[in-house]
Amino acid sequence: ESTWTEIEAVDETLKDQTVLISGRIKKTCRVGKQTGFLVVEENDFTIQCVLTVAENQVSEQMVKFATGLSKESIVDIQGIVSVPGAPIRGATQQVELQVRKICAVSKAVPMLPLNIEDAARSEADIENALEAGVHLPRVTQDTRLNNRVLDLRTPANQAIFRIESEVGKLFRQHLYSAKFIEIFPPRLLSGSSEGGASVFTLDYNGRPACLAQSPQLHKQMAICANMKRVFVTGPVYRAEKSNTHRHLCEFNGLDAEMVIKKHYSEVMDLVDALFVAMFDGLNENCKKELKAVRKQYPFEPLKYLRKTLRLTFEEGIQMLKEEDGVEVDPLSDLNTEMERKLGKLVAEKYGTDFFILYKFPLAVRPFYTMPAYDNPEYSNSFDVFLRGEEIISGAQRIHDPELLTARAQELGINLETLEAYMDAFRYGTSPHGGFGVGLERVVMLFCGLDNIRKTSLFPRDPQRLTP
Ligand code: ATP
Ligand code: AMO
Repeated sequence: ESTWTEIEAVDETLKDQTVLISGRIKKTCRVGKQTGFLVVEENDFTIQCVLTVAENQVSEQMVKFATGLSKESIVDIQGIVSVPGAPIRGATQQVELQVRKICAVSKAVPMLPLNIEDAARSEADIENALEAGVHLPRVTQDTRLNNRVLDLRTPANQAIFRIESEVGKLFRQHLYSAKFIEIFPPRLLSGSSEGGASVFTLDYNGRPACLAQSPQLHKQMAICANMKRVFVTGPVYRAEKSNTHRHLCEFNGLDAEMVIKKHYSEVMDLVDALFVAMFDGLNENCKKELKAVRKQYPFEPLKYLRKTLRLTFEEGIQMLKEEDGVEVDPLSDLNTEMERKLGKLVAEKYGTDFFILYKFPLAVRPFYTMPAYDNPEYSNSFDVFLRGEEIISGAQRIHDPELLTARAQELGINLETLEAYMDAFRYGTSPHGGFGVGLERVVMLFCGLDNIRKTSLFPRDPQRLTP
């Protein structure tokens, strides 16, 4: 009798033994009436299974049935492990299974809406083939996203979502070790948390409500509730109006909030240690995955320093002016193009793709941001950039209820829905600050990918609400 064996574990040590495997058909091939081959995959491993009427005690009917099974079907196979004389091409395992029994557990339709081999091909492969006169199909982003379950089966996509999982794990691990607790605040709110128009509204039992644009209000209220150091992970919603390569309508926020003792640089210190540890962890724990992503989407490894570079906003715009001739209004925000340029200048000058820009103009930050003590036109805030794009926003928060109310009024924010939040600061609160990270952006930029839809499992953008 045989027991179930992982394909990964089927090797020469099992020669002549009977094993049972379960996997997905990647390829079938029939040679005459008496011989057939199946390549069966399980995770990253593939094995060739052979059906030979003469030697294997299988019937011609069985050869026909097995090789007629559609690609991507799930099969259980019982067979005997054999070691062929010549190397096997097109399978990871250098042993074969001489098939005795085969059971089609779940058949895939014969005409798949997306061919996984096509979806897994790199741009370079397509171009090389074209030079050799072979026209290989390019799978469009819409076809991929419309058939996401199949698209996700490519090696690069399998790797991307393992990397994403690792980012979440490393984020949690680091914050637990820094004595943070995870909290689970509501996502249904009575009003906007960030101000601005990008909010999804809905009917909450007859009352107007909206989906949280961030856990900002409740993570601060947890600090008011004496929780000292909290973090939040999970979906946040932005009613983005335009299509860009880096905005989703629903993304995953990794947020933290903490009491600060002297200065909001303590928050930046945490971001620094967290991300250096995260990049180290990804490079160490995801070698195989990074290689798989790079194979389809080549990218340069991320350059980062042991101690993260910090520049003030003023230093940043000075650099843009002096080294690139770009004039930036010192009290306005950087646009996407300026951010990219600054990222490029910093990489050239300091040899890092990762840096913190701090002390932004107050006018471009949300109402809850603490003004700078020495110059109220600026603020105790920062953004963090990865390969020239923003992945994090953070700041010290206003903990004085009068100043907070005044700032909200100045920015025309509806105070009615913020009453409980405002009240929280009337019962005594320590100075505090925090930050929010866009998970999908971190993975996109760490892997040098060109579109955030590649790092969102089932993306929600201005047009897309399915699958
Ligand atoms: P958010 O602040 O909404 O989290 P973000 O930080 O990337 O996203 P913003 O801070 O709103 O973006 O703006 C930074 C820059 O990004 C803007 O100056 C603008 O150039 C660009 N940007 C933001 N939203 C859009 C958009 N919907 N379409 C095009 N460009 C945008
Ligand atoms: P902010 O609005 O800058 O800050 O958001 C924090 C981070 O979230 C990511 N992000 C997005 N990712 C994908 N699609 C979007 N539409 C999108 N919008 C933002 C970015 C951004 O840096 N409450 C503050 C954070 C704080 O101060 O703690 C906030 O929400 O990576």
